[in-house]
Amino acid sequence: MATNRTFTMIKPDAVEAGYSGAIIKMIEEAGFRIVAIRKTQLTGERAGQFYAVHSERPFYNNLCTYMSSGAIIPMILEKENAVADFRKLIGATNPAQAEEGTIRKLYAKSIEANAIHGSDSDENAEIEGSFFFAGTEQY
Ligand code: YYY
Ligand code: MG
Repeated sequence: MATNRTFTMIKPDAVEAGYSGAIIKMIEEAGFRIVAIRKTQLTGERAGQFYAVHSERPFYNNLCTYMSSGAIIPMILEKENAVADFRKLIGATNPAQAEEGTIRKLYAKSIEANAIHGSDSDENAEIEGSFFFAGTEQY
């Protein structure tokens, strides 16, 4: 399988709690290379654009408020089979259902404040990475 890319962001709950370093360490130790990284904060409107696919879901407004409530750390990552392997590393959306040893099991507070995002397809990884980073920021 060719090396490919995924997109992630450490969410406000985990940045605020001081877990960023531990999470990045887990990511690198799992064999992912950081291609691009930044610390930033979303406006409610930008959070709404990022999660537009969920705009009809009952949790959408709370999610946008939460995702714009504090700093986030978006990253583009590279590894063989990046999208699927990264989803495995972060664990289930609801941390109560996440496997032992996953990032969400270790660091997430709740289904909404669940510590970290991971793209669900190669196509979305490309779209989501471009949402935060220009090609000139990717090394
Ligand atoms: O891809 P993933 O983040 O694991 O879950 P999604 O189903 O794409 O939902 C995106 C995001 O929405 C999730 O990380 C938390 C939030 N959310 C929620 O607050 N309540 C739900 N019942 C489902 C998702
Ligand atoms: Mg998703």
